[in-house]
Amino acid sequence: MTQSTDLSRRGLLAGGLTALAGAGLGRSAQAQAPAAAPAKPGLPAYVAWKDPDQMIVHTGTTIETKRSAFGTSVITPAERLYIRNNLPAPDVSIVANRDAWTVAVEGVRQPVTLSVADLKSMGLETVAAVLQCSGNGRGYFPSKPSGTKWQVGAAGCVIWSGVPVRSVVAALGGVVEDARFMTGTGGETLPAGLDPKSVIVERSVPLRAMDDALLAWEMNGEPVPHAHGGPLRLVVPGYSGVNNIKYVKRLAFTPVETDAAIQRTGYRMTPPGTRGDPSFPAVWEMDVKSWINGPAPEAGPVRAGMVQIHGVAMGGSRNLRRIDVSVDGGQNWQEARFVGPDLGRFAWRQFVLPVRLAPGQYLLASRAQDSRFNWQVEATPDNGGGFLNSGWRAHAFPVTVV
Ligand SMILES: Nc1nc2c(c(=O)[nH]1)N[C@H]1C(S)=C(S)[C@@H](COP(=O)(O)O)O[C@H]1N2
Ligand SMILES: [Mo]
Repeated sequence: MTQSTDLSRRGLLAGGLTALAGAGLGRSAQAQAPAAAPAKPGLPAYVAWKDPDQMIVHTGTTIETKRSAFGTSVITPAERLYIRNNLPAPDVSIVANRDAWTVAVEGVRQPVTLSVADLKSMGLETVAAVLQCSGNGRGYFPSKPSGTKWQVGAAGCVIWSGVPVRSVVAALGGVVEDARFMTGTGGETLPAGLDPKSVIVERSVPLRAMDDALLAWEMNGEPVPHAHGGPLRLVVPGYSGVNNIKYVKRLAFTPVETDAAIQRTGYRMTPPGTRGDPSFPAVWEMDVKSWINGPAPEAGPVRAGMVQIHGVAMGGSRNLRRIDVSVDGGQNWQEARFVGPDLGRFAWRQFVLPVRLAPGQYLLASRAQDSRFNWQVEATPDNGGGFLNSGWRAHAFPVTVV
């Protein structure tokens, strides 16, 4: 082997292994990586059961659903649902005995630690809800805020089943008098040597969010996958991803917001380039938003003739009233039709517009309207964290019809 080949091989391997290690891949997966392939992270071991063809792996802890992978039947299968972890997930052994997982309930008149088995005796409700990362659409902000450049796929619509938080609270005598926030804490083991407040996943939402919240043990008809927060997840319908605490181990009704960094300085709506602090609004409720999934930009040129333009529309926490589609970048709009069952105000709905397209260039866009006549905005103001991008113009994309 000549020296130059040797060096280039070492360079390639070093780069490849770093990327793979970052993705959390084990030894066997590294060994299988083709030597000549560019360093592209694969699915890490803890989500190896997901469908690699439907996902965009940004890093081992940020994995996005492809635009073409949402399908047209409302619910996002677990195999295609995005992943976002702020910390390494707890050991998978926590789902060995799901009913034994416990959550400490504080800030109620009778504080107590309850097991999942206890919770299962206290009530049952099911909700279809959009789970959407606060940073979904960040990749479309002009200022290129730091963080994962999510496009549309840090979102999914899933069905959660569990006990209503309000039932648990009622059974424990109600919240304490000064409670104004509901605070959930994730069950990760915190890295040693760091200030716990700087890394812990602990989020506060306004107390009113309790009315719709669940402590959920089932997702899409199966026990909540470990990667999505099993054995128990705090689900806060209408609130962006970060507020939906996985492997929740503490639920507290508190007079003030947690001072964990993820709440105090993280996830705040700030001007571009500015650091967050509690004087800026917290990233909580989601807005009315829609985007087109098919024909997908990644699928290449579209055949001329009839085309079924389809996508998803969500109202945040309101029902949808209307959905429009444009094939000329928003100069002209046509009302599209909602498809399939309406799973309630927290779910998304699929829509379709059949159009006959002649060969040429088109710019596809959609805009949704909620039940209170609020239109999806044309552009969300750019912000420091790249949060809550729901602007229709940013989500438009060109297609070529041949
Ligand atoms: N315990 C815990 N909960 C968490 C997180 C986390 O890192 N730890 N990440 C949050 C963020 S930022 C998002 S977008 C969603 C992602 O949920 P998913 O991985 O099930 O798609 O979980 C939220 N809840
Ligand atoms: Mo997120």
